[in-house]
Amino acid sequence: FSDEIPTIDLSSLEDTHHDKTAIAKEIAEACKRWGFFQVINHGLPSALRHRVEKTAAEFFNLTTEEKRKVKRDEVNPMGYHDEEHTKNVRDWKEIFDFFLQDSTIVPASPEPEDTELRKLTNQWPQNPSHFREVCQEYAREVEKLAFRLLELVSISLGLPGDRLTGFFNEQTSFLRFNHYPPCPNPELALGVGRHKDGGALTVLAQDSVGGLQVSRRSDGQWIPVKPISDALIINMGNCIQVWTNDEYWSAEHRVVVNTSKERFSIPFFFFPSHEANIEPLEELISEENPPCYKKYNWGKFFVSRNRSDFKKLEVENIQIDHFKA
Ligand code: AKG
Repeated sequence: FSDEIPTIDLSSLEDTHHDKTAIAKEIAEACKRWGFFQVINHGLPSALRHRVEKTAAEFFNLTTEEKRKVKRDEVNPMGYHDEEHTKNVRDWKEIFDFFLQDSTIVPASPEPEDTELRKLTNQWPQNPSHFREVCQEYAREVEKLAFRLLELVSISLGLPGDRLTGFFNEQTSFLRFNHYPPCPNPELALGVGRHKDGGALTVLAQDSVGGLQVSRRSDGQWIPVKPISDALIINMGNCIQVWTNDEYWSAEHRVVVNTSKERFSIPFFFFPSHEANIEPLEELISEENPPCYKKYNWGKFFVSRNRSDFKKLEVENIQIDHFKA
């Protein structure tokens, strides 16, 4: 068993004539074994990353009263939140979320028979004054990288590079700033409890503190994801696991707390359009490899995850296992 998630160098993508198959092969290997890898020389400007990290820290440094002016509510899941729960257990962190598209269309309710849609808009704090501008600049760059990765994932499956692009016409992607304060009782809490990401893929910037752990596909052991300066962590979400009929893996991950240091991280959750229906891709199924999942609608999945998260119902969040064929 290998005990470290792979690091993939994307520098050869800069050369437009370069054949992408070598990188695609590394991605295929990483997605099957881990569902997680790190990328270096990924093209996202390091100065911009540092600017957004600094801006996020400035926001979290405001008073609670100030931060709660942009608090999320029952209708709008975007904004500030200091009572995040994963599977009904409170996480040791505070967050700020914003959609990539300043207004994003989602279903009004998770009920399958309700066809009403709702437009959600971001909530921007007044302070720091440059907050919105920096966030949106970073979002545009990270989106570019996400589309490049989506293309590589398609190629790695032997499909045309644009095979998955159509699912993202009106994407519901969002970014999250995570702030994990030091925690005096590390045995009692987790920064984030074990979970899988629901969307297509996640691009995560973590700082140098560490704490993210991934469940290894082969045996479920928790393996730390080592901080590498300027690298980004990429993980496959549930949609990719379903599209590939379980060939690629959406790994469980969690964040352990630190007793003395605060930690910051910034995931970008690359999510399909609300109208996208997710099921194993027809090119990847056959008589010998029948579909493991039934079709489900992304928008309904998205709002139902959000709702159960918000109301802390006595049920577990909706999972792809609920759509097992
Ligand atoms: C999440 O926000 O869902 C995460 O998994 C965060 C991971 C991290 O902070 O490293």
